[in-house]
Amino acid sequence: MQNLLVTGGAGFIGSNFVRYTLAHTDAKITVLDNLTYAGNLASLDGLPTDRFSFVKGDICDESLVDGLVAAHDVVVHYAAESHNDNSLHDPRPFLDTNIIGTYTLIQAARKYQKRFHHISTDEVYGDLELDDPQRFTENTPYNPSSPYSSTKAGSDLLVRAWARSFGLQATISNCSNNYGPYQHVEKFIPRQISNVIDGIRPKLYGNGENVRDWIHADDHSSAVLAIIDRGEIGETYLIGADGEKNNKEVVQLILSQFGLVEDAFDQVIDRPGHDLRYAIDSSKLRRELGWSPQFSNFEAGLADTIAWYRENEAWWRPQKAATEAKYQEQGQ
Ligand code: NAD
Ligand code: TDX
Repeated sequence: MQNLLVTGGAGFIGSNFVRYTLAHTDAKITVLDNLTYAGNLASLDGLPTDRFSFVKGDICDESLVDGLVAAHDVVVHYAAESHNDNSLHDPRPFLDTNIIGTYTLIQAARKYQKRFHHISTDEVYGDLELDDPQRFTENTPYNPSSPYSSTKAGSDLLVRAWARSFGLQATISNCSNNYGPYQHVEKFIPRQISNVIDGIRPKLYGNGENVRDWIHADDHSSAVLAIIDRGEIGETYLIGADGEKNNKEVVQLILSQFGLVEDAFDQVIDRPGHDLRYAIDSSKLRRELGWSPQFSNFEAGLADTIAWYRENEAWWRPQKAATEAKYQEQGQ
C-alpha cells in the first residue's frame, strides 16, 4: 500500500485510525500533530518503527506541510480543534486550525497532486427534531450551530471548492459521535466514566433528551480506509452505525455498568445553542463501498470502553483535574 500522512494522529480518532491501519494494511504512516492539550503521544505507544513515524508540528506551518505532503501519497486530515464547549469560550483556535490549517494542507495537496481525504462531522448539518423521521444524508443542507461546527463546515466547503476549481483529488467523510478508548476526558462518555471512577456524579447538560448517534471509533476507521481505497474522487460519504441514544440513557447505562442506581447523576447548566439530535443515514457508504459496522451492540462497546478507562487510568489521570476545574468554572 501507500505512504500516508495522517494529521492529528495523536488525538482520539486519528490515533485509532493509525493503529487500525497499521494492523489491517501494509501502509506506512507519518503522523503530523502539534500536540495541543488534546494530543497525547502515549496513544501511539508501541507502534512498529519501520512503518510509523511522528512529526511534531502545526498544520498551519506552510513550509513544513509542503515538504511532508510532497513526500507522501495520501493525506488523511484529522487534525482539528474538536470540542464544542471550548469553541463557545475561545473560538479563535478553531478558526486557525480548522480553517487555515485545512487551507494550508489543500494548497500543498493541490500543488503536488496528492490524494486528500478530509475528516469531518455530522454537526455541519445542524440538528433534527426528536420526532423527525428524516436523518442526515449527503444532500442535507449545511446549517451548523456552534463555532466548532461552523469552522468544520467552512473546511468542508474549502475542500469542495478546491476539488471543483483546482481538480483536488479529494473525498470527504462526515461521521457521527465516536466512542471508544483514548478519548479525552473532556468529552461526554469519558468524562462520565472517569467521574464515576472518582466518585463524582455524572453531569448531564439540561434535561438529557439530546440525542447523539454513537459509532465505535474502530468502525469510523474501517469506513475511512474503505473510502481511501475505493471511494469516488469528489464524493462525500456519511459514516454512521444506527446508534441513536439520548444522553440520559447513556449516563444511566454507565451508572448501571458500575452497579449504581440510575438516578445518581446531576443536571447542570445546558450548553448554549445545544444541538438537539443528530442522526446519520449511511446507506450510500454501505451500498457503494460495501462497508458495514462491526460494533452493533452499544452496551457491549460501552462495557469495553469502561474497562479500558478502568485499566488505563495513567493515560487519562493527568488531564482530569484541570478538565473538571474548567467545567466547574462554567457551572457544568
Ligand atoms: P481530538 O481533539 O481528540 O484530536 C485532535 C488532534 O489534532 C490532537 O492530537 C491535536 O494535538 C491535533 N491538532 C490540533 N490542532 C492542530 C494543529 N494546528 N496542527 C497539528 N495538529 C493539531 O479530536 P478527535 O475527536 O480525534 O477528532 C478528530 C477529527 O475527527 C476532527 O477533525 C473532528 O472534527 C472529527 N470528528 C470527530 C468526531 C468525534 O466524535 N470525536 C466525530 C466526527 C468527526
Ligand atoms: O459533561 C457533559 N454532559 C453532557 O450532557 C458533556 C461533556 C457533554 N454533554 C452532552 C452534550 C452533547 O449532547 O453530551 C453530548 C455529547 O457531547 P460531546 O462529547 O461534547 O460531543 P458533541 O458536542 O456531540 O460533539 C462530538 O461529536 C461530533 C465531538 O466532540 C465532535 O468533535 C464531533 O464532531
